[in-house]
Amino acid sequence: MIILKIGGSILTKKDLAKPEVDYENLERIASEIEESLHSDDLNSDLSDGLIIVHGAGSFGHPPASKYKIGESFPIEDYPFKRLGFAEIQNQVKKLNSIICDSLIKHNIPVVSMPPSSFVTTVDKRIYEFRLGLIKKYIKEGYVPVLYGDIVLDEELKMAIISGDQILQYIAKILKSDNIILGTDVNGVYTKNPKNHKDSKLISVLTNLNQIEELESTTNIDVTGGMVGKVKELLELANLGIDSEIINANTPKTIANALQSKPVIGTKLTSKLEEYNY
Ligand code: IP8
Repeated sequence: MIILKIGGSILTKKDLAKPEVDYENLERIASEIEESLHSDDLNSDLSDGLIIVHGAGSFGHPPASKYKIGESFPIEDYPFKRLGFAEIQNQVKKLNSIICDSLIKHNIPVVSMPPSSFVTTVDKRIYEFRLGLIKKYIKEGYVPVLYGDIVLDEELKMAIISGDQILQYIAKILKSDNIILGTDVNGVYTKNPKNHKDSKLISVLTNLNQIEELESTTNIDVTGGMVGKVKELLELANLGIDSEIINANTPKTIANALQSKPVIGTKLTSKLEEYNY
């Protein structure tokens, strides 16, 4: 089975303060997924099912930051915070609906699974998660689509869960061994490549010390940007589950990765010997 996460920075214009879909990228990625699902390679991990997870981009991060979700607050602020919850949940649902529209047009039998309707957290980490239904949909041949969302939190009343945390949780339980994260850069660099010309791509990453500067991304990103992703994926690597971070902005990269063809990117693993490193 393959779990594919497509970053919000790819599917939306994340630099902008207003929510806006990047329709060109969405259309291209939907057609790459369609092409891969219908490729004849019966040995492909895709024949065991596909789960798609997407980020929130400009639909989720700006309002989450505006409403300071994830910070504790006095009880008299609860009515305001509740409205913030409603606004954020509705915004990411709209993005998900546009993404699902495009995937359906490309003949992909998606089923949207809004995490706010079946996930809760304790101090921002997943606590309840009804995975059974997802498994049933996969068994019936559907492609479940989940996304970064706002959920009820036992301590903070509400919290943001990133698509990366969702992916990590599902991969751990389903023991998926083909995890692909499509971002807007070629992989993990020694420094943020958008700000440092001397940054180098890390082809195999086994620990955080390989990253020289752990600075966050330039956009508003309430869930930690690249460092947040790397932390989630290294947790998987420590359990023996490998993953790869690739550039979803480069045409064909998602299609090739889905068909297990080699692509430029960063492998996150604890099994160095397999990569002659
Ligand atoms: O874009 C964040 O999910 P991510 C979800 O996967 C919200 O980090 C609502 C900001």
